Amino acid sequence: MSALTQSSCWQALERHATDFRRQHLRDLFAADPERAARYSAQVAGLWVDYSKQRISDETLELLMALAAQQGVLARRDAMFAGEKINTTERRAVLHVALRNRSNRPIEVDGLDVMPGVNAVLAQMRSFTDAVHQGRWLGFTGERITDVVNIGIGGSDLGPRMICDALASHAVAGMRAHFVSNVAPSDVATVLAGLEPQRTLFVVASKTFTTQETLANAQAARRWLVDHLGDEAAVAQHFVAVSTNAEAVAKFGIDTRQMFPFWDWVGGRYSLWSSIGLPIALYIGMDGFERLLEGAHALDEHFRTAPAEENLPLRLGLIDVWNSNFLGAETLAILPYGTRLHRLPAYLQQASMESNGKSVDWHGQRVDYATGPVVWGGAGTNGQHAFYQLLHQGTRLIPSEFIAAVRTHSPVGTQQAMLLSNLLAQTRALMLGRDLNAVTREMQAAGVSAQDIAEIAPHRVFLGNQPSTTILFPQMTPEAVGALVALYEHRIFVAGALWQIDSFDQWGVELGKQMANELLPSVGYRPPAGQFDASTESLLQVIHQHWM
Ligand code: G6Q
Repeated sequence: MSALTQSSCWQALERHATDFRRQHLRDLFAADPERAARYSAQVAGLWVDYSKQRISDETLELLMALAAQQGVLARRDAMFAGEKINTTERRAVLHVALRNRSNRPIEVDGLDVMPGVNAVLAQMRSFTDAVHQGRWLGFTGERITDVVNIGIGGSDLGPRMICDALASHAVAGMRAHFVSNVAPSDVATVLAGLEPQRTLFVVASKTFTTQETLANAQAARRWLVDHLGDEAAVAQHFVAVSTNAEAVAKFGIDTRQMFPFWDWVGGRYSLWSSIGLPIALYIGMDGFERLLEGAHALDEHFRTAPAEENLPLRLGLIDVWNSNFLGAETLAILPYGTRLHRLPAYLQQASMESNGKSVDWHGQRVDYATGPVVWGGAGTNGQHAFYQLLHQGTRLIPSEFIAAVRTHSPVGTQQAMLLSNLLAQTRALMLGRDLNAVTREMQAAGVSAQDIAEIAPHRVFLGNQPSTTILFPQMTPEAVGALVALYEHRIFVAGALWQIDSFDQWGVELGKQMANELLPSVGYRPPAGQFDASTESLLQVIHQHWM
């Protein structure tokens, strides 16, 4: 057994969970009229109600003791101080510096990173202003109206999610597009809807070695040159975002048109860096800085609020409680409203790539569950699809309901309907409906005794499914910034408690390596007996149908 699972704090939580699992949320609410008030908080413009989580004061006290034992807050301080807490890559973890609007010095290896951060923000402002004011024009003298981000993973999901979320804040006439997948239809579909003379490509890759991004960027470049008839057009239509100037130059983009960032920005934490350039081009640099302000407000709370009031700490500990002591294996992200429909995919990467680890800081295999499977989809759509399993399946599934109260697109009474559905779901998941209630309802509707006996059990909802609700007044850059930062820090808290490196991603390497080994065999030459039998036979099928 590991030191963590052997510790008295862990064992106390296990004993507590054994008793507590029998408690129903319904009874916890009935016993304590103050429960919602005590287990809600307002931070950086977000209203967070975690009272429908299966917790009590004792649960929180025991979790806090565990966090103290594991040195979670010391780890937080180390992150904000620029220490190299990404130990397997020997790197600092400083996405918080990118949105450090106070400009407080933050040092890495004795050097303040803030002058560099501010210089890149200034470079982004000068470029986005030039595009918006028509001082940066396309090769034929036309204004840029369409921005295409070519990137994948951390160089795609953040800007893509934020551009959708903040579409109501778009600069008039600007459109944002995203190409990520190496599947040829991705780039082909996006290009088909564009006019080359008005299109700006942002090639976004931290390493500038990612196969998919380079292949898509080459395709876009060919398309542009074919249509505009001149190689020289590339200079007006391509910029790069990267940490690798040499590779950017080799690709053929002038490094004066490159927006740099640093190795202490993890891909999945990079939307706050120049990787956010498509966001700034889409909503303007003022909007982008408002996004940073929102995240900074949350950072300051996480950095300075006392432990008992610290919301990311509390929510991160509840995530640990659900995973390790109540046995939840997944976390459902359920934004209400279409604007946030990409949040589940974004948080899926943020959480699963960060905390999907099974070896601790000391290189020991862990004997406790780490990051949950994160999934979800926008409400109300999901209610008509997968919610069935949340309501009546056999698994414990904590869920997160997220919504802006006011809409930028008032249409009829739809926003009230949206919010009433959100509230109804959190209530239904919590309360459930027992056999007596179902029977009474069926009797009142005049259903026969035999039908009641046969059907009523299928209409029972056990309830007691935990959820957290996050509301904010409107989908503003500040609110979205704070929301994302809240999740980042929760993920950090859980990772620190589990003592895993939340900032490396060795798990994605093996597949990349194997894809490179397989590439020559796909279509071009028949399998040569060098792979396993299944792969060989699949290669044969591909060969039969190639071309
Ligand atoms: C994120 C991951 C991964 C990365 C992509 C793209 O934390 O490391 O999603 O962002 O593989 O990498 P490049 O930006 O280097 O192309």
